[in-house]
Parts: sequence; structure tokens; C-alpha cells
Amino acid sequence: MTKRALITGITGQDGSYLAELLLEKGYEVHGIKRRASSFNTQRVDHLYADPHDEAARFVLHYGDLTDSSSLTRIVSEVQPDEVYNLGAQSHVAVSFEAPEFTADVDALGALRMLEAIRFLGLEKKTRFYQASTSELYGLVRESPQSETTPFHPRSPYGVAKLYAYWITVNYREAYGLYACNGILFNHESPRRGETFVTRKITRALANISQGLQTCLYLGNLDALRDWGHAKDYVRMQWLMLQQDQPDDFVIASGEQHSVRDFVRWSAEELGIEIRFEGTGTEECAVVEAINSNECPGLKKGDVIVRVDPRYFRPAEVNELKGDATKARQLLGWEPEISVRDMCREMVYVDLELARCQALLNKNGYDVSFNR
Ligand code: NDP
Ligand code: GDR
Repeated sequence: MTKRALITGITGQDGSYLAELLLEKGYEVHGIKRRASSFNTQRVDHLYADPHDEAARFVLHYGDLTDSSSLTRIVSEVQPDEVYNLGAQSHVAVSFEAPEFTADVDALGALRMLEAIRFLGLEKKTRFYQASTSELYGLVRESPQSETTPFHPRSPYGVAKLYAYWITVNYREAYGLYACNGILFNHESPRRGETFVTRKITRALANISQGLQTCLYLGNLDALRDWGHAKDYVRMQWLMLQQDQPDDFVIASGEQHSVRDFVRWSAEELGIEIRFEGTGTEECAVVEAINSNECPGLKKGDVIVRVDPRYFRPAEVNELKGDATKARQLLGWEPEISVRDMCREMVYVDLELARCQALLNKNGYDVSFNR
């Protein structure tokens, strides 16, 4: 029998990789997308299947995590074997600007999905994955963080995800639902949203190398994160739902690096040597040498990164480093892509995009909407 999966957040970074993985495994994949005024399915367009094709195994449904009726209707129609709740307002800084919306989507959205499963009497059939996060640890009490480390979230996003974490545990304990939390540390890829720090860096430095931008403005360069590749992490989301018993797992690389490191690596991939100078809000990155003939317009002494306090957060998560021993032992977790390889892949994809844009500009083409 073909297994059926339902993914909320299918149009996001993880949703797109997970959909690919499940299709490869022979699943019928259903996803929930939000109505938007412009296309928001770019990350899954390559998976699109003509709905007139009887054999189509990829189906998108309109719905929203703030709208119980749409969720219940979709769960009822799909009768999924597995639900992956990846949908979220996932930007930590934005959650300070929109705390109520973040709580509605990230906390109550998880509850609404669980209730849809329970209300429809599917609690013995449907397995549930909740996209929990290392942001639960927030003000870290011990390092590295494991499944037993106490939580202390530091943002409306983290607090909303704390509710989602516990309601998932509660439905497991109260109703015997097969429900798991994946406590995933930061994971990135060329499909990462453009305002998360890694992608912001690779995109901006690629643009700078092609003369499309002069300076990148960042917030806290000292923040320490445990980064991995999204492709490696979605495999674990699936594996968690294939075990005999439901459980919660930390997924992390166990390596810790600073935002400053990520800037340096990205510049290196482009053949740009930089030196950080100054401290605090005066800190900046200056070009020391250019070891590439593909950086038109860039010269020694140019300041290409500056600190802008507008990107500081009201409360920061200064450091994260995960201990994924449990996942290594029980799920056979072994990441295949190193953080440096991931950075290289992101830089090259953004460099290709920047080169295309530079070529269009050079030849006088304007492909924007606002002509
Ligand atoms: P993205 O921001 O790339 O994707 C979020 C997805 O949620 C998008 O498909 C978005 O739709 C959808 N979404 C947002 N609001 C709603 C809503 N109201 N109703 C339905 N769908 C909605 O996140 P990632 O793929 O990076 O992360 C996936 C999940 O994992 C998220 O829950 C995130 O919080 C969590 N997580 C991520 C980590 C990471 O490092 N990437 C680490 C730990 C946890 P649209 O495209 O229309 O905006
Ligand atoms: P994070 O990711 O908050 O860890 O949440 P993000 O990439 O946004 O920030 C990482 C660290 O970099 C610092 N930083 C900046 N961040 C952004 N976005 N923009 C900047 O200009 C900037 N300058 C410095 C931040 O202060 C922070 O310390 C991500 C999301 O995917 C969550 O959904 C997920 O739960 C966690 O990872 C694990």
C-alpha cells in the first residue's frame, strides 16, 4: 500500500526537501500551502504533478495553520499515515514584531493539527512529527544541549514552540498518538530563506563580488550556532516516524561556529580575503586581498561588512551546540554534509544567481514587476 504523508510548510526550505525524500520513497505526498498574492511555491515547482494525471503523487491543498476548518477538511480528505508539521512563522527576529501571530501559527497551529487527527478518530492510524527547535534552550544551562537539558526560550518564537513541544508530548501521553518532537538545531541550504543569517551572508557576498551591492549589514557577529545541512536533517524527520515507539530527538552536528566564521568562509569561497577590525557596533570587515579575477570592482581596503544594531534582538540566544548521541545510537544519525561544504554549496548557488543578475543588468534587461 502506498503511504500517504501530509506536510504543513511544504513551500518552505525543509518542506521542499522532505517532499523530495518522501516521493523518492514512493509516498503520495500532500502539502498545505497558503493563499498568497504572488506565487509562493518556487521551492516545490519542480515536483508539480498535473492533477489530471491519475498517477500523480504530489498534491497541494490550500489551507492555513490559523484556520482549523481548513486543517480538519484536509486531514479528513487525505487520511494521512504521517503528518509532518513544519509550517511556522519561523523567523526569530520577526517573532518580536509579530508575537501574537507567531503564537497563533506556531503554538496553536500544532494544537489544531493534533486536534484534527484526534477529532477525526485517526489517532491510531496517523503518526505526527512536530518541528521543534534548539531555540527552546535559549538561555543555555549546559553545553552541549541534549533531550534532557532544561528549556528557557528567549523569543516569542521560542515560547510558541515550547507550547507546541509540550502539546505534542501531551497528545502522545493522553491519547496514545504516535507523536514525536525533532529538536533540530539550525540547518541551512541554498533553499534557505534570504533573511536568515547564513543565506543573507552568502547572497550578499556573492552580490558584492559581482558589483551588485557594496556592503552587507549584520547584527550580532558573536552568536554561536550549530549548523548543518537541511537535506541531512529531513532524513531524520522521516526516520523518527519509522520507529516502534514515538520519542523526541535532538538533531545537531555537534560543531559550533560564530556568525563571523560564516562570513569569513563565504568570502574565502569567493576568493576574497577579509580582516575584521574594530569592536562592537564599529566592527567591520575589510578586504585584505582578492585571489580571484571574478570580483569586478572590488579592491583591497573596501569595507564589505558592517554591524547595524537594527539587527540586534531584544533578547539573544548567544550560543547553541547540540548533543545528538541519542539519535546517533537509536536512529543511526550521521550527517553527510559538513558545514564548510554546505557553505560552499550556498555560495556557489548565490554566485550563479548574482552572475545572471549582473549579465541582465549589463545588457539593459529589467525583469522586475515594477516597470
Ligand atoms: P521556512 O520558513 O522555510 O518555512 C516555513 C513554512 O511554513 C513555509 O512553507 C510557510 O509558508 C509555512 N507557513 C508559515 N505560516 C503559515 C501558516 N499560517 N499556515 C500554513 N503554513 C504556514 O522554515 P524551515 O523550512 O526552515 O523550517 C521548517 C520548520 O522547522 C519550521 O517550523 C521551523 O520553525 C522549524 N525549525 C527550523 C530550523 C531551521 O534551522 N531551519 C531549526 C529548527 C526548527 P510560505 O512559504 O507561504 O511562507
Ligand atoms: P536563528 O537563525 O535565530 O538561530 O533561528 P538566524 O539565521 O536568523 O540567526 C542566527 C544568529 O545570527 C545572528 N545574526 C543575524 N541573524 C539574522 N537573521 N540577520 C542578521 O543580520 C544577523 N546578524 C547576526 C542572530 O542574532 C542569531 O544569533 C533559526 C530559524 O530557522 C528558526 O526557525 C529555528 O528554530 C532556529 O534557527 C533553530
